[in-house]
Amino acid sequence: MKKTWWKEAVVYQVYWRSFYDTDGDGYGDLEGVIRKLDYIKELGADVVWLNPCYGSPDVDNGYDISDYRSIMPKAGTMDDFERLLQEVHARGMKLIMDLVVNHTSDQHPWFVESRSSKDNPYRDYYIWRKEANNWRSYFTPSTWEYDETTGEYYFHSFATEQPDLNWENPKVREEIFDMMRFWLDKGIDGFRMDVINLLAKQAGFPDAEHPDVISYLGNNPGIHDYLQEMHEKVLKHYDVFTVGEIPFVTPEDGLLYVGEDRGELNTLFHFEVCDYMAHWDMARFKEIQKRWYEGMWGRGWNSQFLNNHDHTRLVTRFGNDTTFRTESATCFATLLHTLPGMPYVYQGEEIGMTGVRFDTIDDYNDIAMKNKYKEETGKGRDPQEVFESLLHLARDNSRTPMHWDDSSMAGFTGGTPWIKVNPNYKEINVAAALADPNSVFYYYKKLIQLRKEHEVMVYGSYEPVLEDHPQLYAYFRTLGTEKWLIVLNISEQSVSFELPESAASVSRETVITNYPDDHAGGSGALTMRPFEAVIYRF
Ligand code: TEU
Repeated sequence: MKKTWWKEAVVYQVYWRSFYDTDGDGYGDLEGVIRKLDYIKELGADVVWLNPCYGSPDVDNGYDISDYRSIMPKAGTMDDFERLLQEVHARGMKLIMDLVVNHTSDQHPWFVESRSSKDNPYRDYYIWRKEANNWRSYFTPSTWEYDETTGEYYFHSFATEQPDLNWENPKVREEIFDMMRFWLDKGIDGFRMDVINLLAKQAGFPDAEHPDVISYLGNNPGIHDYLQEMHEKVLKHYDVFTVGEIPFVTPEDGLLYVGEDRGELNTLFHFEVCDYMAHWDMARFKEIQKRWYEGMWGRGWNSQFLNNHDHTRLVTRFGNDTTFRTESATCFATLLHTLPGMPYVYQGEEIGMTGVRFDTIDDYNDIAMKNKYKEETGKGRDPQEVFESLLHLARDNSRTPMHWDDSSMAGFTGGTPWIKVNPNYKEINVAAALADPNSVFYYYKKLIQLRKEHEVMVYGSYEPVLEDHPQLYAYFRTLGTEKWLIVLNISEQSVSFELPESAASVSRETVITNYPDDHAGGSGALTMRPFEAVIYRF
């Protein structure tokens, strides 16, 4: 298998608006990211992924861009950005930016022109039709919005304020490629590509038989031509790393995007876990990992993540964020850093931050949640019931400010934060984590360090054992003579089991464990405590 720097890397995702505020406006900023780079470096991350910080009316927290070549004033200035890039590089790390090119903001000058008249030169930068079809968008009941000025509908996969670009138009492609060069020429190290498999649309927009299953939005004919053109004209001329956000994808389709012989992207995020597994489901999770490993290993590279700015924090969603918060945080960390693929750490995950539960819909900010609330209550449903039903997967769960210390506003801002701070910041914060050698933080740090010392964690083959076990997830990673066994008890109950035959008879040493004492000396029979994780080396 071809070795590359990015396969060996760990990515730290910075949701800058909630990271660290240095000017007291209640939003984190790029200067704040600069001041906390030593913290990210201390953790051991290799790459920083910065969520969108471009000019934007901020309807969808920066994913609605009105100026691709500027920095949003809330985040800072272009000068701040350039200093950030320099400071990241000075610490031997890399910086990747979010590339959001499926859609723009409706305030983008291209769209302002496009909607102004049918014969405007920018009309074909977007998708206009005389009639709507029955498709749903991610955030609204229809993908089509009627525009009175010209009496036609425009297409949007997300909010009405996020019209989709028309990638069929070569001028659009050239504009985007040129914009990508603008950032790459500044020296950034790659892109996280927002819903990149949505660029191509179904010819003729036929009605869907099941409009609620919105997979018609992605993987349409033409998508690979666009991505190959992007690679040919832009990406291949730089030493960069790309990760595509690719919903509705199977491993077979996934290979078409990241196959090493394809000339498209390097890696992908698929959403079989985060979009479709609301609660932990052991059998399903094992099946997903196995299928993706068999489908891609040796030919294309995967990613591992259990939360990000769109998905409820992992301890709250999949673990236990009260009694076993530390245990479940470190157990899932072991999982993420030992499964095949690049691990992503979302800010705050490394100190075991939890999801929030605010009292009213007014405390929430996310457009996806607010739109859904409006849509459902509009049908006459009980508002409280709708509210409750949205809490578990609300995107704001993971968007609350980072907890730096136990001072007012968790040390995030001297002003009023744009979204409320999670009240548990006095107990869970960076200062406390750094002062405690047994904290979640130091466990992540150890795992990341191990990855740098042991190639088996990156390039080792994956072989699951105890496959039908409902509580235990166990697998070997093997590279040459190096053989590791990872055993995770993903449950709140203790469980006893026998090591597999091939492992019981060989002497073993413990590489890492998330309980203070381990059972390395014992025989083949082991008892694993709630959310206990252990890695053995043979
Ligand atoms: O998200 C795409 C997206 O909507 C899903 O992949 C995601 O799983 C979903 O939001 C869960 O509810 C990207 C960005 O990450 C998101 O923040 C943006 O709102 C969206 O694109 C539109 O740009």
